[in-house]
Amino acid sequence: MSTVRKLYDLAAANTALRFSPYCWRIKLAMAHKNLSFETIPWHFTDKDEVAFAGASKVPILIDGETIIHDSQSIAEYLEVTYPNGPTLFNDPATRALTKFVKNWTEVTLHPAIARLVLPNIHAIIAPKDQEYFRRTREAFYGETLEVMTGKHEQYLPAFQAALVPIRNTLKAQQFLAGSGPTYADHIVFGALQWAKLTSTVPLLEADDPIALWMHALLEGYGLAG
Ligand SMILES: N[C@@H](CCC(=O)N[C@@H](CS)C(=O)NCC(=O)O)C(=O)O
Repeated sequence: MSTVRKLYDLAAANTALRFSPYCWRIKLAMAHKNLSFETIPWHFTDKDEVAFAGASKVPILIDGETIIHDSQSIAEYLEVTYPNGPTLFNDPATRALTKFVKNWTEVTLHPAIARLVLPNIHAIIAPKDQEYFRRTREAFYGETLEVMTGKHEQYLPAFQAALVPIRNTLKAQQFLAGSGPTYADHIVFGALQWAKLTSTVPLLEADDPIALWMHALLEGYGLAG
């Protein structure tokens, strides 16, 4: 009997809208490994629902008896547990470089996106989450969501600048790791899918190599995005 794997996945008020960059990493990683799974929609303040996992954030994966949280831990778990599926990290050098991709994405790309999309995320999440979301994000970024909205045009260039190395790479090769996708692609994709799903304005032209790469990833994995 096959196990039904379950993934806790961040949801907006409209629970069909799943925008978490970290959850997208894992949805792609699971598809890469050809693993079937169901998602459980979760809201920011549903902390009690995930206490069983010793976690307060998603993604959380339940795979049979195993409960695991944190996207990096989940990716490593998948690689070790399902060694016969396509590899997420390829060779040791690619695996080591993936750490840089993760750190760059979280330190440079995520904040550049966050400053553009946090006000709209506040508008689309469940009303019960709004006070918590505003309080935690305003504290982290040191300004109100209204100030961020007012500075949208000012914040766009930092985002556009962060895209240049990704675009230049994808002009020269099909995926960040070369001819086939790896977890490094999933990490960067997660960030840009978060941006795409929550921005009030289109952030990429349809024929941008980055948009084409995102489309190729989703299509290659048979995922709807
Ligand atoms: N280091 C964690 C970060 C996960 C994370 O920040 N998840 C967000 C959704 S994108 C979350 O659950 N936030 C809940 C909160 O802010 O309370 C990972 O890689 O899984």
